[in-house]
Amino acid sequence: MIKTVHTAPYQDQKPGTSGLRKKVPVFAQENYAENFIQSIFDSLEGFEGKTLVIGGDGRYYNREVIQKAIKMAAAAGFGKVMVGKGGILSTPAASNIIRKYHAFGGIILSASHNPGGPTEDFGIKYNIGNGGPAPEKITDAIFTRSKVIDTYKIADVADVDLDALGSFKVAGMQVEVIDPVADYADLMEQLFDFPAIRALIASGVHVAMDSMGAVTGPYAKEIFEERLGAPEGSVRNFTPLPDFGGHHPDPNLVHAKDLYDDVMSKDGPHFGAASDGDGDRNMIVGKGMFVTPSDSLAIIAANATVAPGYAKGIAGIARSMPTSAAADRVAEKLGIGMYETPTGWKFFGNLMDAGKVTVCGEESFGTGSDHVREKDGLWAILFWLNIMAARNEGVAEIVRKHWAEYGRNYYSRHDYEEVNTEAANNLMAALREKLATLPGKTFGSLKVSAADDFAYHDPIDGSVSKNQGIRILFEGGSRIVLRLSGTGTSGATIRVYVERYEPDPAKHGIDTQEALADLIAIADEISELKKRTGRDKPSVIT
Ligand code: VG1
Ligand code: CO
Repeated sequence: MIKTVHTAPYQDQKPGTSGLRKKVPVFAQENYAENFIQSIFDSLEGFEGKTLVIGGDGRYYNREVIQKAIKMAAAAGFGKVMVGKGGILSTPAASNIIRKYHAFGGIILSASHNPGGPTEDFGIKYNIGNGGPAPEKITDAIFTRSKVIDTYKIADVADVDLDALGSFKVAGMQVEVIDPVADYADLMEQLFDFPAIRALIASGVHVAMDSMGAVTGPYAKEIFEERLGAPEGSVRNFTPLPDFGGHHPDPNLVHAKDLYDDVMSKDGPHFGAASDGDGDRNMIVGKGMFVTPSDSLAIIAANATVAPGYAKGIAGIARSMPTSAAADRVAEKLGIGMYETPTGWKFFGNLMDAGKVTVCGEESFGTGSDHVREKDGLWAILFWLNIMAARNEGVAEIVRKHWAEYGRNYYSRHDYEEVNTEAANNLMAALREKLATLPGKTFGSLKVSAADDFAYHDPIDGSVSKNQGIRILFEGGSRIVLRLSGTGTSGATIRVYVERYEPDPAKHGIDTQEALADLIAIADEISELKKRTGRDKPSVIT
């Protein structure tokens, strides 16, 4: 019943910031997905008889690859596969299932916020037994294996029925089709004060949650409309669609603009939230106030004890390097540890496992905690509602008071997408060459205090990750960061992150792009971005 198939290796299966992401036609090449899945199994040890969790964000090609993964897990010797009904598991829910049921690991099928469909994006990622993304040591081993693989094993059996809950055997391996939502919703109910949030909603606070045609729909329906009593219709675009309705399921001011405009309108909702393709990102908007993800991390950390799951306080905070330093000020005030890691959730796992940090965040609309080992969109949204209920204040009031107390970190990210790869690499190389000459130089009123290519020394396992982004730091706390995306699937994406710290509350009402205009111009001057890429403006500003 177990078949050994001869295959030829592909040379391009290098996992990026969050797993392997390619266009569907690339994944649909002969044995492409199989090669990668077998390379994952070949890079692991000691899983015989153990449990593997499998699920995805429901995008195009999800079901096909889930069938392959189940049959290959059986052939590899796993004892059991737990798979979400319909092949659905949000990324944070998958992380929770791995932890709760002590699985060996999990395979998550997602390309997150990227569009889905026959010519759009797909992705495969492996998570380890702590529920978090595999560390670089494992992803490097997978890539090395994928370049030489010549056979894979698969059970030669019919497709399994993913659409009914239940348990059955596939080539001697147990398969359990589970409810994707229940365990996750229970976890949220333990962490947050549901009666208080329920009362907030019952008092007339109008909440709008946009699932963007992606995986959080069923989760949000259960949590907001069933458990928290929000009126039907509070959750929008709640049916996970293989092509997300043709949209980018990316919760930001560009792709979730309808929701933003609705919240900003006179009679619109008081609180708006959205999440991405696989449910790990979040966007928070209140009347007259968009909350930057960097501020959201700081505000959640500063108010954490209002939520029952965090009543004892938080051990520490971690943020990715490009994320603003707003959370650093909170950590300082609380007298707890603050850690700066490279981009991508895989770097937070060790810190959480060691009990050094409780709350983590990235500027890219990602916030989470040690309740799982992934960022978690609905978790962040519920945290905001819990804070609003506890403080009896709206989003704008909470944010303004936070700035008044800690100062405001004006922050923005400019993305230049699908840039010519060679031009992008040359730009970064030229910038690296310049780094040593920058300190002491003055640009307008700003003086460079330091410039480097960020390297991370993991304090727990001692591993070193180099070339994680160029940092140009100015006296007074302003900063420019440039790095190349590790999740794109065509050409290169250059990300430019700019930040300016403003302690004076009288100057907290300036438009963000205006407040950062000088830094944006300096970033272009130093990197020669416009000249080298031929672009005169970013593709996306967040
Ligand atoms: C982007 C974000 C990063 C995030 C990653 C995965 O990576 O910048 O912060 O962790 O996406 O998020 P990059 O390398 O393109 O900048 V998700 O929601 O796409 O899994
Ligand atoms: Co995501």
